Amino acid sequence: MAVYVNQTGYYAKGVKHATLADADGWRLVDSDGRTVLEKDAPSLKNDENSGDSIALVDFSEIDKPGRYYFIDSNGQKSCTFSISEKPYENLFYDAVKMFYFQRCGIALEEKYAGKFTHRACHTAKVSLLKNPSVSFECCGGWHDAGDYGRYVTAGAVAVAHLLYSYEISPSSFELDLNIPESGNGIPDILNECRYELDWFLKMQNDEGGVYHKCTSMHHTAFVMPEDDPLNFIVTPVTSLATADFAGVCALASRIYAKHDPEYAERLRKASLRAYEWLVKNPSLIYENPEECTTGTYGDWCDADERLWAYAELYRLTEDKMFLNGLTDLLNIQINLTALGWSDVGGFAAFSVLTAPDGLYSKDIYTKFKQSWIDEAERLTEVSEGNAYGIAFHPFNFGWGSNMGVLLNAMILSFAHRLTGKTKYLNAAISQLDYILGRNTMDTSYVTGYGEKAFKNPHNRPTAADGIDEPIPGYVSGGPNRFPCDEAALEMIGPGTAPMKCYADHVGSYSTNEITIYWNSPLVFTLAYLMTVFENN
Ligand code: 9MR
Ligand code: ZN
Repeated sequence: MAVYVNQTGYYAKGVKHATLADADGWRLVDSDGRTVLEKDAPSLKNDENSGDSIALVDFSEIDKPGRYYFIDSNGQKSCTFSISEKPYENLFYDAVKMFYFQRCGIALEEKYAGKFTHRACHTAKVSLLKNPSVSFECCGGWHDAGDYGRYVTAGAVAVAHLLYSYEISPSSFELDLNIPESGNGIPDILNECRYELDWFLKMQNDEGGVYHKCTSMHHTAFVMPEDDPLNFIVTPVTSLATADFAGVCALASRIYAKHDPEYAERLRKASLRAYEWLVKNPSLIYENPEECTTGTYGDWCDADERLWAYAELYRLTEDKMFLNGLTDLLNIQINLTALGWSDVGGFAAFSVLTAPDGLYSKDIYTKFKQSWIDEAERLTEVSEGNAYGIAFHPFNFGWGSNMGVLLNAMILSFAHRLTGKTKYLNAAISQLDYILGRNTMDTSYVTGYGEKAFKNPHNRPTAADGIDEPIPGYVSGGPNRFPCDEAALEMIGPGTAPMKCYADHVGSYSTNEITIYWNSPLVFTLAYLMTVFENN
């Protein structure tokens, strides 16, 4: 019995959907208590993701800015939300500022961090796991997640989301993030990404290879980062990290060239050195050494990472050698819309599909474009087939399912940009609605946004800082039908529907952690919508 809504709000000019569960009808009420729209529900349909009986609530015709809520036919009130010309302004700011709060190796000062300050962390030298006599300075970058590790492949994906977002929706990034570099004449999104890129550069060795990760041997206790007593080690070079590095540095070189040619040149050289290493080392996949229990980011295929590297290096240098490499790789099966940390073929697609005319043959362009549109079609159909509006089947609810939802929003957004078709835009909005509260948990999966925003992220500083509320703007991993932490196992009974396998508990790393690459697709999606609705 409920109406589930996007608790942050809807664009006045956009599609407006909510979801009715287990009730016969609904009415929409404005802040003066007046009913502005009232409807009986069409027949309810069983939803296999949530186990609910649901129907779509379409109130797109209401476009007057203001605060609203629903009352269902059982008298049950929904969360309140706004209809606005700019519903996501504050959310966007905090979702981007999140990366500043993840900074490692630097003190977070009050003037930038407000009350969420901490002293500089993890500033000691690090040593090679396989050769402890080698140690070096490796400060900087973003903490990956609720843990304090830093992982190249995961970081490269987050930076890629942000840089492609900046490239595709530049007008949304005209904002001052109030970070130490603000006001230096460079867009703050680039200032923030540089903090991570500078750390990537430290992870490249003399041969051009890139170490996979820099973490402690085990996850530390729930302490502030500066109180973490564990030493950090660096695990061996992998082709995954090296190819991602080549891709992201080439991309960054292209984007920073206008603002900081010297830095762009450094990135270009680093990317080319990584490429040279890749040529000499056909495939070097990572296996987490048994004695080290921090994250693996395991992945058995590096072809997609190499494809991305080729695409960005070709765009940067226009050297046909890279085009040939890319063309060869297109003969094997690679998912060309994947945008997550294990599969990155979608970044190659961004690169090809935003390239200047004439750089690629029609055949190659069409191949990338067609697979993008095919995937967007499939997602739209799934999304339109259920009243929660998500392009998900039960099996999609794994660890970090909210990333899956948001990556789908990215695919749909970019499909809209490629074709101008409103149905893709509307489907993208539905994915965002789900994240912001239009779901069976009646929960907004972004801290600080929504009447029922989740409050207990599995995030070490949040647990240890002595402040009640979490830092705003953080995305939760979300429902996981195979929860595997004690907190979630206690709170989620056997047989629970996939969309309900969620525990807003600080101990629940398998349903309620935060990561940089769960925030970055939110940033991408919001930036795109803001460009479409606000900056045109
Ligand atoms: O996001 C990762 C998820 O897809 C995996 O299933 C999970 C288990 O291997 O690991 C997640 O990544 C974690 C990483 O290993 C360490 N930092 C926190 C990440 C989010 O939980
Ligand atoms: Zn740190």
